Amino acid sequence: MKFELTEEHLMIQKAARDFAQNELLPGVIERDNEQRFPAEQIKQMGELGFLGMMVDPKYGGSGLDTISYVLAMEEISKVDASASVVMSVNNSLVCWGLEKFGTEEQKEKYLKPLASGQIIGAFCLSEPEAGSDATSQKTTAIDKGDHYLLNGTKNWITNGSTASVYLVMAQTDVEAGHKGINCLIVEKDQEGFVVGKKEDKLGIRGSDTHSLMFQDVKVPKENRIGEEGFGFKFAMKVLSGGRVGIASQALGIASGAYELALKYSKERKTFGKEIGKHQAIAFKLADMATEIDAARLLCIKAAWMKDNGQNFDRAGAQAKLFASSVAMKTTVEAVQIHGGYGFVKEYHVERLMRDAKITQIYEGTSEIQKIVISRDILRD
Ligand code: COS
Repeated sequence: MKFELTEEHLMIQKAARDFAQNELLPGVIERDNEQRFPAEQIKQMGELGFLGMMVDPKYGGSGLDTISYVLAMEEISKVDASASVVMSVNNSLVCWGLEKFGTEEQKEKYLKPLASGQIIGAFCLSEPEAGSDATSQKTTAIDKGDHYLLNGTKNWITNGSTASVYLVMAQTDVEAGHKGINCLIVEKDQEGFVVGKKEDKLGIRGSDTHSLMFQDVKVPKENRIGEEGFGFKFAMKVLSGGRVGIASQALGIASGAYELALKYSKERKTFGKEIGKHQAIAFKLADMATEIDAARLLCIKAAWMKDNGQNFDRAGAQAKLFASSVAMKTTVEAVQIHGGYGFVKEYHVERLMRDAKITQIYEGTSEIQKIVISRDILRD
């Protein structure tokens, strides 16, 4: 067992760190205030290969492993979790799903522009009445011979208005339950597709989260991913990888807040010495550093298992469950260490605290991760 990163890993980590510091940090507070999508920065991320990191270069990707993806997600998330959620959805939910389960035609037509960052994608599973209980899909895709007729509403969709391609789960055969769900590739300009209201959120305010409406949208049969009825399994498999991405996002939010708290602890003086020299603060830093290291190991282990063809469902769920809890605890403590300064926007930690909360909710709540983990533990 080796605990060392390769030269290539270190290079990618540095490239992501430099990009985050130079391109994302300036303006991150304003984008959060104004709920402004980081359009220019996402374009640059596409050009640098961060939007299709694990995709084979023959489909426009960077051909890297999942460990590289974890490292890059951590660095980007330290600074701007609104940018990293775009990266996570495009890489793990959209590109990975298309590369693993799409047809050659789907890869040529959709994966190439998505992986090279010319366009971005969205993953549409959640509905007003189907979040954790994801099999309760009300959106329907009625089989009309050469096409499906898509009707329904999707909620909380990341990249809702900025995506060009949407992977939409919908029920074709109600009797068949989850085995009657399909995943369809929908293009934004298709007739009957309406982008609904933008959500006004607690955190990740720069990312655009929308509801979407489908009214008699005709989706050609060749846009179905996998066999008839494969949609729910597709969503579950893709979300397993997505959870590694969100775990890495949570890790980055935590380590970003920790680095700021550490720096502040060495600068700020009270009672005649730097606050880091008071045990009350030193012990907080010790807890933060230890938990962040543990979260990073869980993320890298899940990534390694994925890269080595092992079942990583439980490892991904454990990484997300733990890292998201570390993100919450660390960011709250980082605000506390900053005292009054932590409560104002200029010092960044209050934003990281608000951004942390969603990592315990999206792509499966912490409670859902406990279902996945406990079922695996208790399986015969
Ligand atoms: N990979 C492949 N197949 C999977 C799977 C996985 N990781 N997880 C579940 N499945 C399959 C099961 O094997 C089952 O298929 P069979 O009936 O053929 O055996 C099917 O999916 C249904 O699974 P299950 O019976 O376990 O469904 P439940 O309704 O009990 O739900 C959970 C399982 C709770 C794990 C699932 O609904 C879930 O992950 N919910 C959260 C969804 C989510 O993350 N929402 C956020 C939206 S994206 S922001």
